[in-house]
Amino acid sequence: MNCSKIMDNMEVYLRSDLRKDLDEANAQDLHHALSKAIMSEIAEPWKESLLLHQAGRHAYYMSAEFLIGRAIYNNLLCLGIYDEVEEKFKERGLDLSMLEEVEDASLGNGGLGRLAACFLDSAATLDLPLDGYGIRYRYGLFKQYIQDGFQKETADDWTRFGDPWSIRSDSDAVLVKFADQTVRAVPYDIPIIGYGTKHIGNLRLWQAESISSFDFNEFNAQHYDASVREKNRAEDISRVLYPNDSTDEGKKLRLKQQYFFCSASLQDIIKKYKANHGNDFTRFAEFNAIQLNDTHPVISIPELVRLLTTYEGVEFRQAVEIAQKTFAYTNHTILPEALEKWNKHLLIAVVPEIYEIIEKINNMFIDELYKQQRNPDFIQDVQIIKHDMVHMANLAMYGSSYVNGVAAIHTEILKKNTLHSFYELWPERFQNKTNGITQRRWLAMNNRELSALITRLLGSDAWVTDLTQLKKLEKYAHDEAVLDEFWNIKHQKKRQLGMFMLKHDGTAPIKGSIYDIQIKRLHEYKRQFLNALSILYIYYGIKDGSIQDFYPTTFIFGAKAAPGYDRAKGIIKLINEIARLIENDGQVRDKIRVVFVSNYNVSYAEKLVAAANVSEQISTAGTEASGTGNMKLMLNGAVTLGTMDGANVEIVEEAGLENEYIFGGTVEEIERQENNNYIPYNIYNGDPKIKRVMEALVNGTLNDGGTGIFRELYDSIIHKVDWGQSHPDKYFLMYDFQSYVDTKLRLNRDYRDKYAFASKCWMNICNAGKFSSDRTIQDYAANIWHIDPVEFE
Ligand code: HBZ
Repeated sequence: MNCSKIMDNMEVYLRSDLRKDLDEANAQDLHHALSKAIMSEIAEPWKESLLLHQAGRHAYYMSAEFLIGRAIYNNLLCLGIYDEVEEKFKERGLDLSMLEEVEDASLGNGGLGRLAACFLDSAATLDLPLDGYGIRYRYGLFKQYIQDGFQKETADDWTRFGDPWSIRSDSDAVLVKFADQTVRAVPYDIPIIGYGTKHIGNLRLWQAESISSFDFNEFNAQHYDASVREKNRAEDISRVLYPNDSTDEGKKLRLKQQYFFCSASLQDIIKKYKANHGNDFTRFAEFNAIQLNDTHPVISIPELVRLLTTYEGVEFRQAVEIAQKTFAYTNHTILPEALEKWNKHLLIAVVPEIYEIIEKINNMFIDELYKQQRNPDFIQDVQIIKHDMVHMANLAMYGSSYVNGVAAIHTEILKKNTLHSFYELWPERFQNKTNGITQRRWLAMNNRELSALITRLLGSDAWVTDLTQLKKLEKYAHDEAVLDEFWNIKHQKKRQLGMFMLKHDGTAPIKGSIYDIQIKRLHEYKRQFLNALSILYIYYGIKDGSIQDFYPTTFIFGAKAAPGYDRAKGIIKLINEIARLIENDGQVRDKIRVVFVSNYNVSYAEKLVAAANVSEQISTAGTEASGTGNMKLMLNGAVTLGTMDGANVEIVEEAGLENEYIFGGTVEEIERQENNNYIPYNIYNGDPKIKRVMEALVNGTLNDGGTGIFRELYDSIIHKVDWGQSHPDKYFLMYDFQSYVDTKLRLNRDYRDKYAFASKCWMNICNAGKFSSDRTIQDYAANIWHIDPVEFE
């Protein structure tokens, strides 16, 4: 890549697009011009890559979410011009870090959306013909700010300063038809730049627009609202990302979003297939594999059947078979309330033809089951439509050739419980694909200091595309000189984070303290509440002298709560009130600090991950499908304080139990409690220290601003039995409490022995190789998609 040319072109774009000289340009201007300059440099290889994808067998990743974050630094890194551009900026009196002002593209809620972004990065780097399809939300995930300790939300107008990484392609627009409206789907393409290769993948995001711009006659008649009504109704479909993580929002608009992008993508795929292979659809599945990221795009299954039977002259039965061969489904949750179901009447009202097809598929499936003489309970369990609800996971199971969980333990739970009947039917469809993360963004880019050390010790940067190389660093696990260097780098990253936090949130960590970090969506099952309670426990312990020599620790939280999720929002308030209580206590404030950082997002995560000493992964065993933050933190040299849940199990397997801090009930133990009359009140009442912590919620120690939410939180643990539960404390906070606090305190004592602790951290880095999304993607490519790398001439 010609860096001088890019810099020259940057100045050209500054002048032609913005009428500015270099010395007049602000961060947004420079971002626009630099990005455009890069876009013009990659135009050729991007186009060539697209053609290569179409020429042979290829795959698509369909996802309602792609949590991309900020593109500029990652793209510079992948093109191999980061250092040079940084240097050229300096020569011009500019600082590349000023582009940190540029907003994230937050087109996802959390792990599921970020995983999709990591996967595209890995596929591009490995030259695999994988392209993404999704929605170009006008507003991404809401922005969060904190007022009086409460979460508040505002809209995320992420394209306010433009979107230089997208190319709009009007000629590829298609129509999507609903019962009550027809809209135009217009694609915007984003290049996915592979690291150290010419290959560039494509992410195509659809935007909903009106088929006619506005009603001229209404406007002329001065009916201004009426004149834009249709336009707005069309644009509503891709207006905003639903901020719900894990709970089913029965919203018509959300169903429309799903159908909108699935239909548009399939029309696009079919168009390309016909251009390359003609009208013989018997070979469609030979060339196309489509991965469904959770159930959000599962409506693609009946939509493909509809398109093939309505427009391409394919018989119904054959169309279903083609769909089954084409699709594969990834499950990301076992929480029963999070499995998507759509009311039949809603489907009929929005996409009647699709409902009809689902019904036909369901009947076909039931016929097959009767022929196999399956018993009624079994049929009831697996059928797609029941009690007027369409079960999207069941539709996915019938309409796909493969299903996978996202960590070994998760896949086992799917087989044993959630999808057990399907496992009886088709054991060969089940696979595991333990999640991964891209080491480009999550080490090479966000932690250049640690990257440099690793590259120097290994004598090569091969780890950037082969993370298993890190294993070779194990020989330094007791080398004090190396550990010193690592420790200094960690210290440096902690200082950088501290400065950023001070600027961004007005609070910095305690100098020299342990950085204990829990960053993830706010959810009861993830148990930020348990973390908060443990901090209170330690606080009281320090005050009454039962805990001595506590090594100063800053507990950092970053999390967004779904705006309608009151308990989650209550937990945010609680964390902030605990922070205040401790800050106002002169006896403890130099030992503990609690910081809830606001508007946690990908860019903030990059800084937090690099600076962490302790990675809190404390979900109730059996609830977190995998987790991916756990991998990012491990890769940057934090120890895991966690339960035997999700991918933590495999982290322990890789890095060794002695290098992590594991506590709490296992899946089996929790299951036994579930069946054995679990009474959290007894734990609470039997231990004065735990009781004192819980009572702080309701005795006036902590102030919830008169909302009653702390009482509600207290009740949720001690008294209140949620719907469908046989006991309060659905996520077993009381059950795991003692073991959690004990383990946290053990960690705290261990931290004093610098080399022993640093050695554990180091072993985490060395053994993070498995958790590269390169490994995950290679597994999908080999065992689900059956695709090979493309070859350039
Ligand atoms: O997917 C997460 C899992 O909770 C996590 O364990 C896993 O590591 C990750 C990647 O596999 N799930 C989500 O992030 N889910 C969502 O964000 C979500 C979004 C919209 C929904 C439901 C869930 O309607």
